[in-house]
Amino acid sequence: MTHSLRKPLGRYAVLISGSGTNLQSLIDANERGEITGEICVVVSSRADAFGLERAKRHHIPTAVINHREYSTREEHDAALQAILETYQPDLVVLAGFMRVLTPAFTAYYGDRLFNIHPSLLPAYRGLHTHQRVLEAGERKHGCTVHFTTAELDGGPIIAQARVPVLPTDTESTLAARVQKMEHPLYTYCVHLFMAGRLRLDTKSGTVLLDNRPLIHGELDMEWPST
Ligand code: NHR
Ligand code: GAR
Repeated sequence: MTHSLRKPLGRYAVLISGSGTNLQSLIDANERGEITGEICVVVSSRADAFGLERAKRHHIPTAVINHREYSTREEHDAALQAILETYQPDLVVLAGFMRVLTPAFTAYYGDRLFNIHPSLLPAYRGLHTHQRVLEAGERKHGCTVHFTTAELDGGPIIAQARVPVLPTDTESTLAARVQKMEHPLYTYCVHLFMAGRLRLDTKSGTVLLDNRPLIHGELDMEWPST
């Protein structure tokens, strides 16, 4: 069977640790029919994540996986994988998930594991990106959707959204501007994957759109300038 004849995919899982505004925008897009697929489970690394409430309100199954209950990252990720496998997701979406995943986990889900990172990768990998961008006096910032690999924030890039850094910005005003762009950017990337239009050729590390290599920047979004 060729790729183009494949049936549209159906189910995706969302992994969170906090507020879950990206989760909410995915739920809203699902309900508007903008994504060809449903959220099968939301897994949180924290029992007090507000995103769990968002999932429950929409009758989406939830689970909590607390790293303190596991003595190694391998055991933690095996437990996470076991929960996910009961739902057989076609895609696993990291949406503000704060635990670094093991190579075994990223290898298992390697061609169907998304992350959204709050910087214009490859710049500012890791944590506290807004603060570091302000300290460096950057004039541009943004977010990146990428396939997740063992290399932290280093996987193949799918799409980016750019926002200006204003002279009056604080960490919270800048984070809010970035997050406003995260929501449509992530929704669109998840839609393309779930519709079977976007995939990763793991051998070459090339992102494919409609069976041809993605052109650099073609899915990117810009902050409206006026
Ligand atoms: N795992 C792998 N293997 N590769 C990536 O690219 C990953 C990943 C897990 C999460 C999200 C990421 C981000 O977008 C992400 C990408 C957490 C940390 C971290 O240092 C770093 C990057 C990201 C998420 N976490 C600490 C840890 O020890 C815990 C920090 C905390 O709990 O506050 O895991 O930025
Ligand atoms: C988002 O800005 C996301 O890019 C970032 O956390 C926020 C989650 O917000 N991710 C990371 O920092 C990963 N280390 P949300 O819970 O409201 O979607």
